[in-house]
Amino acid sequence: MNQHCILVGAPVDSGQSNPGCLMGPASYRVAGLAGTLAELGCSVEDRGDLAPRPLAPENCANAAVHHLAETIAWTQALTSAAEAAMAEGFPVFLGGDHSLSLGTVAGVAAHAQKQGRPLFVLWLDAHSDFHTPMTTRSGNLHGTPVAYLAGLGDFEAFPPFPGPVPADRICLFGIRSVDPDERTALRGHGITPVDMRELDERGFVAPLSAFLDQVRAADGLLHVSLDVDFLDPSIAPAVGTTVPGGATFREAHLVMEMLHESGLVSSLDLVELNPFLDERGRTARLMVDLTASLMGRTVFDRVNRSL
Ligand code: EXY
Ligand code: MN
Ligand code: MN
Ligand code: MN
Repeated sequence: MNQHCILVGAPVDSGQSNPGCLMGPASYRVAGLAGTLAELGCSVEDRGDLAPRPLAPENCANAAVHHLAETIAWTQALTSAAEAAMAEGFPVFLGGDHSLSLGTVAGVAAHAQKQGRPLFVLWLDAHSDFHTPMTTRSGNLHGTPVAYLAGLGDFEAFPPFPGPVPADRICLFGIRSVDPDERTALRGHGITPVDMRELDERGFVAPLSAFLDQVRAADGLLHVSLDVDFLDPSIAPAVGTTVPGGATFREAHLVMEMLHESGLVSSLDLVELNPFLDERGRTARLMVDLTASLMGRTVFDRVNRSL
């Protein structure tokens, strides 16, 4: 694949309470992400790690919310970095916890708006991340980015989201942990996640193909947000929010291979890796290998093959 891959380090740790995600970008570099992408024929530009401009502490009406100002500062920095990278290549955002997507998707959405193209979002996650700063009980803002990009209220402290993504362009995939307030909000907003129960019954191919067909028909841009906890904890232990019953090794690679073959993906988040919880780098290596599948690594070329 002749993509120009732009690596943007986002050592964000403010959106949750288990310190360690800030080591994520370094872990991806040690695991050889840049070299792996280069072997696949991508030109790779590593822009290093972003550092947000410090903001004065900010209080939230919901007292549980912590690190609000820090997360807003990251959102601002990542929005600008994402919009700039979208104009120049295929950005891969190296997290960092999932609150970084408050910024990356905002920047990607600003780019899509300028291009006059609809943005679609594929959220590979155990969680729906559909809290707002007012509904979260943990106060962990990594549980909020889907509500922000969908244009829900309660985000007044954040920059206005540029061109909120309509419900039918958001695919929450692999979901198996949803809080009661999130369930109510998802129903009210018309989002039905593709949960693990549905994937157990229908398999991974049919629901993903249906969503990709929609993106293709609309000539859309597709942002993929890959949370480590999408994967089963037995293969990906390095995450603070493990939930049993996640995607297996082959299911996860199949998703990535299908995404590659679609040719539709235009940006990628790698989030929630906590290297402090890893076992000899295995989760970091798996995330790098999954990224390689998304960028075209395959055992045999499937052209002219029939199943
Ligand atoms: N729903 C729970 C909360 O709001 O605390 C768990 C959120 C975990 C979010 C991780 C990143 O996907
Ligand atoms: Mn902290
Ligand atoms: Mn998440
Ligand atoms: Mn998650």
